[in-house]
This record gives sequence, C-alpha cells and structure tokens, in this order.
Amino acid sequence: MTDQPFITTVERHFLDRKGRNPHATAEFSWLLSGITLAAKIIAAQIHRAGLVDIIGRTGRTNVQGEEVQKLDEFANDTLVRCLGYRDNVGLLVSEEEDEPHVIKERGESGKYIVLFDPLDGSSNINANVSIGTIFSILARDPKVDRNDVLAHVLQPGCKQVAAGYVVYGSSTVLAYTAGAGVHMFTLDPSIGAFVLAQENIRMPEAAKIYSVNEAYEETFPENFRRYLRWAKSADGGGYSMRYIGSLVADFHRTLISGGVFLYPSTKKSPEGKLRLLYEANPLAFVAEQAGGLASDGRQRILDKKPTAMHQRTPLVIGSKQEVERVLRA
Ligand code: P6P
Repeated sequence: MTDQPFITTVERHFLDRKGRNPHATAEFSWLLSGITLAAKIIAAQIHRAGLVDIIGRTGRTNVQGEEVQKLDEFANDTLVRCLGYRDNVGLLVSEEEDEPHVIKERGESGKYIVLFDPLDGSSNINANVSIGTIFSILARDPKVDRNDVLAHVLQPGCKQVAAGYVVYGSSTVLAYTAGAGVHMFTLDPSIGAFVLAQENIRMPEAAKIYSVNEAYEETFPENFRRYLRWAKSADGGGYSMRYIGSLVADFHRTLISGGVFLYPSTKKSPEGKLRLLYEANPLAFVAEQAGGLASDGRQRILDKKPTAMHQRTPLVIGSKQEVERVLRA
C-alpha cells in the first residue's frame, strides 16, 4: 500500500506539516475541518440560490450598517455552528456580529480565535458574481488575562497562525497559508472534499493590471491619483483595469495573474472601506506568503496594531513590484 494519499485534503495537507509548524496538530486540523465543512455547506446553498428562497434581503442591517442578505446570515450561522463545535476554538469574531462569540465552556482548551467575513461581496449575490469567505486564525496569548477578550482579538496580523479564503465561483476554491507557502484546493463535489490543486503558489512579481473602483478617484489621496494618472498614461506602459467589486474574486485574480488591488481612503470611507481583522490581515498574510506585498499606503498591513474589532483600513495589495510602484507614487 503506497503511503502517498490518492487525494490530499486541506486537513491532511496541514497535518503533513507536523514537526515544521508547532500548530500542525490533529486538534488544529480538526479546526480546519470546521472551516472546510462550513465552506461546503455555504457553497451548496450558493449554488442552489436561484432554486430556494435564499436570495434577497433579510430586512436587517449589520454592525457595518449594511443590509444583511439571507445568504450572509446563512453563511454566518453555518460558520458559527461548525466552528463552535470544535473544542479548541475559544472565540469567534464575525463581520456580521457586533461582539465576539465567547465559547465559555471551553476554558483553557479554547486557545484559538477564528475571525471571518462569512460572505464577502454578498451585494453581488443576485448578479451571480463570485463571492467569498475570508478567515483568519489567531492563538490566545497565554500571558493575557483570559477574560480580556479584546486583548486576545486585537492582535496584529503578523501574529496569525493561519489565514485564507474560499471563492465561490465557477468552481469552489480554498486557498490557505499557515506561514509555509500558499496552497490551493478545489472542491470536488463528487466526493465532497477540497482536493489539493496547487502547492506553494507564487504571485507574479509584476503585471500591468490595476484593480480599483475608479468612480471614487476624485476623492482618493493625491498619491493614489498620481499613480492612476501614470498607469493610464502612455508612458505607464499599457495597464489594464480589472474590477469585479467582490474582494475575494479581485484578490484571487491578483494572486493568480498578478497586478495590484487598491481600496484607498475616500471621502465616503475616510479610513478605507475594507476591514483590518478579517479582510486585510488574512489576505495580506496570503499575499506575502506568495511573494507579494500588502500595505495601507503607509505601513505593512501585518504590522498594524488593531484598536477596534471592526476597524477599517486602506488597502494596497498584490505583486511586489506593483505595490512598490504605488507606494513610490
Ligand atoms: P465598492 C463588497 O461589498 C466589498 O466589501 C468588497 O468585497 C469589495 O471589494 C468592496 O466592498 C467593493 O466596494 O465601494 O467598490 O462597491
């Protein structure tokens, strides 16, 4: 019997890191299986969205003041249930919820914190545009008072144990990093498992693609406007603009094809629109592990010390040379 697995699932892939990553344990793999199970359940609902009463608005707004779509709520509930059942998860932070879920009965065993945007880009649901789940995993700091929930949650992105995203598109793809490269898995519906598709993905060093919502260009800070004027000029060398309006889809394209995604501060969102803890941090971890960069325009995203759970940040993320070009502007 060969010892080579005929398929490599996310959980198996991470367990194979045993000895090279202190978190590569069966218990962490059990946590990851909570994420992959939730992603499979969410994917099934999204792909039936036209058939069941799951499209449309709930009539409620979330802590961000955004209308909650039925699929948003379903995705959030699914993640809370699947992860709440893993006995090494002590805290859950969701874009959809004002406060963290503290899983009290966990005591010392609940050492991991999972932060997530359950369904990013959900405003695109009705248009059948790719949407996604973004997740970030931290470990409680044993030196910090267990009851000081925010102290455990408000850790800089460089402390992440693992991070990744699921993009629900023509296929359902999960990408993750635990600090040893970025690895991608495709959901095989015939066996109901995420199967390893590509290991150690490298983001192209450069690509003439920028991704931004140009409708807000007039209200971007001058350095971003200067960069965009250059990229669109004759001596900019023929950049293309690609913007889906769904962060996970725009980031996934950037990871695979290269380029730079920009969401600067605007008049409407003076701190930027995207959230630090469960959007910018996980994607910045993935980007850097693939050889890319992620900045808020002034500092490395992963170095930012969070001050609030739902705080926002400007984001410049993508190919090393492209991000550096924006920062030089
Ligand atoms: P805008 C979706 O609502 C989202 O949070 C991200 O997925 C996406 O990148 C961004 O907002 C799009 O924002 O202002 O361009 O519509």
